[in-house]
Amino acid sequence: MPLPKAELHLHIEGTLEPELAFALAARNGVSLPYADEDALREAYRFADLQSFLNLYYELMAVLRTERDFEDLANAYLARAAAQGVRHAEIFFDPQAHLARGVEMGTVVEGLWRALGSSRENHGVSTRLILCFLRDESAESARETLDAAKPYLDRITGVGLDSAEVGHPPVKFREVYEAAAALGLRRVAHAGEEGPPEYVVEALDVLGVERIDHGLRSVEDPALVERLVRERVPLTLCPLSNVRLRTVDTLADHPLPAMLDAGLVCTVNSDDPAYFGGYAGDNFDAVRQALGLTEERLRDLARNSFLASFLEDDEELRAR
Ligand code: ES4
Ligand code: ZN
Repeated sequence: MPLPKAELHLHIEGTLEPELAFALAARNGVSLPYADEDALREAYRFADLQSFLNLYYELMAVLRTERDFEDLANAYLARAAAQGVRHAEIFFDPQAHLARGVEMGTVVEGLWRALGSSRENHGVSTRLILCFLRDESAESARETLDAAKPYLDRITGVGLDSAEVGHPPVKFREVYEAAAALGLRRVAHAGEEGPPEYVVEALDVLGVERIDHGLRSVEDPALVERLVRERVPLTLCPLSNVRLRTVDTLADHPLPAMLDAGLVCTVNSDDPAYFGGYAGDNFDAVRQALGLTEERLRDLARNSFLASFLEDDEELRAR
């Protein structure tokens, strides 16, 4: 039995496996610039975040209908459940779909067809987090939040993702204020490729409750001390860090030192179809490469529920 855990850092578009990508391409009459699944997998060698994002956005072309988003989410939820995930807080990137003429309602209602019955069908509770693309304008983020207003009963929070360097959190101050006023929870990617200052800014300017990645926080001892003191959870993604070359090898990952420092770390999968594994695979990988004890792994699983947006009673039922 895999350890029960919550997944707090998962891009639903990053769960698009090559098999499903080709099946959806055929169903929708979309042609992909890869001969077959093996040729596509060959493209999964990334030099950095941007080289991954290029492929991630390219493959989204196959996602067109509500049914596509439903199938994508159901495939993820089944895989996650098999690896012990009991609760998943799922990011989606509406701007990447709106830009292709796929409407907000198609994305949210399609995902909801799977998420709305996930507890019954997969034994996994869910939340949906709308991410703004930080390499798009602040105005575009505002328009995206406006487009989401009819669907706010289905959306728990907002996040910030895509190319980090050169797009500091402060760019999104106003849209995060508007999101907070709507009662939305707030998270943001920071300190993945960007500097520790972006982590500070995400906390101080955007008012986020969790930091997605936050890996480069370790470069700033004062920041580490603050994150420990304020118990700010970090949603780490070890296999992602290796594939995007943020760390050289898994054995070099600072996770053990971060736990030693008292940081509230969680282990997540980010874009599992691209980075070589789902939540349980990430747990297995850090256990093997970093020699984490069973107690440490249980701490990580416990942190995942504590750092989730579940209410106390739901949280106890989930773990
Ligand atoms: C992402 Cl690994 C990562 N970083 C930033 N933005 C993203 N969107 C999807 N995966
Ligand atoms: Zn991410």
